[in-house]
Amino acid sequence: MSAKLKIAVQKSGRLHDDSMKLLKECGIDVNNGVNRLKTEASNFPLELFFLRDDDIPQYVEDGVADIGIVGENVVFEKQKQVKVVEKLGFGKCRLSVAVPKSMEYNGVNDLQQLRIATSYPVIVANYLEQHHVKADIHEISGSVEIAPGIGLADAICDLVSSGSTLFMNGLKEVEVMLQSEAVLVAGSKLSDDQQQLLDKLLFRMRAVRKAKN
Ligand code: PRT
Ligand code: ZN
Repeated sequence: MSAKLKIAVQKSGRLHDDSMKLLKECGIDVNNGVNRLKTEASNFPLELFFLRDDDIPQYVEDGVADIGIVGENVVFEKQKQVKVVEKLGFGKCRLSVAVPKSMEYNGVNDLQQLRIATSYPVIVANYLEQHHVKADIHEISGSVEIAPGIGLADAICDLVSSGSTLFMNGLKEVEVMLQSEAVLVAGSKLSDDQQQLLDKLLFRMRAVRKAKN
């Protein structure tokens, strides 16, 4: 069998180290060339592509990569044809709405007509629609939490883990839109041989996690 699986992993950032650690714990040896775009495992037919997390769903949908490790939040936002095959238990966070500490907040209806800054316009729009809230979504790509302080927005929707970034910016968390963690995603174009390789990898991933519990 000469089939090979191509996996997309975050190049650098919060998910990179844990993604590489997981592969290692699965017994996969990767000669870790730093700053390389791709590399290969020496003892498993696996090729690794290092990409920005935002691009991973698209690459997997297109079949440039067969599988990928990415935050569920990115999977929901990008709306690509990929399926979540396993939750991986790291990179846990939530996507939450936060408002200035001093603002009185009694429920989602208090968001009516506000300007909400976020890097997750699709998820936020869906959530507001479900709750019959009409607000103004301002898409910004980074440093979302400073937007209220500089008068750019009345509220934000951003990822939260410890909550200290919100606190330091004088904001309070008022709604949780989504809980997220790193997931393994797969495209729809895997051959039977590739599916077998994926099953093998999944089996090892589950064994690793079971051993930790
Ligand atoms: O360069 P690239 O585009 O690949 O990376 P990135 O900068 O877009 O993403 P990165 O590395 O910051 O995050 C990758 C993934 O990690 C996210 O998509 C989430 O799935 C997951 N994750 C888990 C987080 C956090 N926790 C997190 N706390 N991503 C971001 N944050 C940020 C958040 O945006 C805020 O600025 O951390 C700050 C809040 O943290 P606390 O602890 O102060 O609440
Ligand atoms: Zn990103």
